[in-house]
Amino acid sequence: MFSIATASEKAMSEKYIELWKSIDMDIEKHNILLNALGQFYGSIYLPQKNRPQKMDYFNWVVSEVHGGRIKELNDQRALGKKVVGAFCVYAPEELVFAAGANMVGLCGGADFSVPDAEAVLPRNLCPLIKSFYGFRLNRTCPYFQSSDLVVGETTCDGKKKVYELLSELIPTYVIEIPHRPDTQQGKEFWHKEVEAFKIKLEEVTGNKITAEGLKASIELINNKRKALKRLSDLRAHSPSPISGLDGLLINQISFMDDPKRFTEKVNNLCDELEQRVKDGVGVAAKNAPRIIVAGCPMAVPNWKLHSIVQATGATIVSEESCVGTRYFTDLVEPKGDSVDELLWAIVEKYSKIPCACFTPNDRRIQSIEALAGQFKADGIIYYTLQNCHDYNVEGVKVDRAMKAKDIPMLKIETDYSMGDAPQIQTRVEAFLEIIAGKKQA
Ligand code: BJ8
Repeated sequence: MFSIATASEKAMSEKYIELWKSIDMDIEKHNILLNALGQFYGSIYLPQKNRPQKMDYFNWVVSEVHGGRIKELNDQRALGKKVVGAFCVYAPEELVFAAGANMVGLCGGADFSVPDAEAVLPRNLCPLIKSFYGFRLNRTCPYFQSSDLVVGETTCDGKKKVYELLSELIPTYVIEIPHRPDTQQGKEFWHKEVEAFKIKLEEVTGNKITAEGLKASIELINNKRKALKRLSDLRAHSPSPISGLDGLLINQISFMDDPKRFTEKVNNLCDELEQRVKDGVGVAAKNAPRIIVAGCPMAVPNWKLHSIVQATGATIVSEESCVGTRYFTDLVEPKGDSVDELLWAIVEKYSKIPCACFTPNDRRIQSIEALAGQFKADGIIYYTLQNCHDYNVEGVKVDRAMKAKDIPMLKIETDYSMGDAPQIQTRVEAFLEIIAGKKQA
């Protein structure tokens, strides 16, 4: 999405202009986006000190995320491989790959497209929803432009209703997600929905999903989740061998890169981080406050909170988020040899992802408590996007649970604009003082 320097942005524009035209992008607007994001990435990521050497690959991915990766997807499309775009970790990517298609996360983390969305949608809507709808309207997300099908899901009301409008612009299929997944009827319902999605994928791709193919794609995605979990576990060391910004970036890139290549590169990075742990090398001072961010997902290029926290000298050691632990904590257990048994295995795994759209959602509270212990967290920053009722209200219960465990918690509700950054910084600094006082006591 972003080149490292302005000169390379220009070269990138020239290199890929024909590709972008072929997928009907708004070239002029997209150039403005690339310039802005290139500068944003350059100012936030590149000045970081003591980054692991293996982060070079992820820098490269970022520089090619609107170029080389889009070319790769479209070269494969030319050979008949479809692209399915998604917004939520409930979209069963194992099925998409088993159908011989690629799956990618769609743009929805930038303020850039919000004004276009607000010309149509109400303003008092979650920024993530406005952002993705705006990106489709203004044709500046090459992942949207390369998608043959978008898969949505009935999680929150805002998304659910906007998918109706999105379907006017691009073929959109919505999976209904039961909000009480631990009940037998919830599980049976989910199974039927997954089965219906399988049929839809077979129709769109022209490929039959077989048990063998599904087992192979379960292994492919399990390996990706395992690599991310390995990285997460390394971040639990003190001092943490990698910055919160870099940890977040890798979690974000996991939705865009080719899964096999990505897994290999994350494991290579983990080898380097293991050595750092052995050598006691970290990215922040040994006594730096250790923070877990819990809440709404942070899609690329949402680096606002992490950059503010990191600038204070604190370390973000984990993201309790769908761009984080909720994505990779559990694996699909490939039990059984029939497609149906494997569909059940998918339902089992997905119903353990504790999104705030579930009710009740005690599993999430327990998971935050467990993470606080594993990561030796000094505090939790509870992160909610504006107008996200699910995460906002659930914050009440999380706050009670953290109080009961004597873990300080700061609640931040924000959008994608940088207007409130100074105010957030002041609040984070005050929070860190509370943590420092508690450590001294
Ligand atoms: S499984 S968290 S990825 S839905 S922030 S759009 S909930 S108003 S993104 Fe999510 Fe799937 Fe759940 Fe995860 Fe709505 Fe809230 Fe906006 Fe949200």
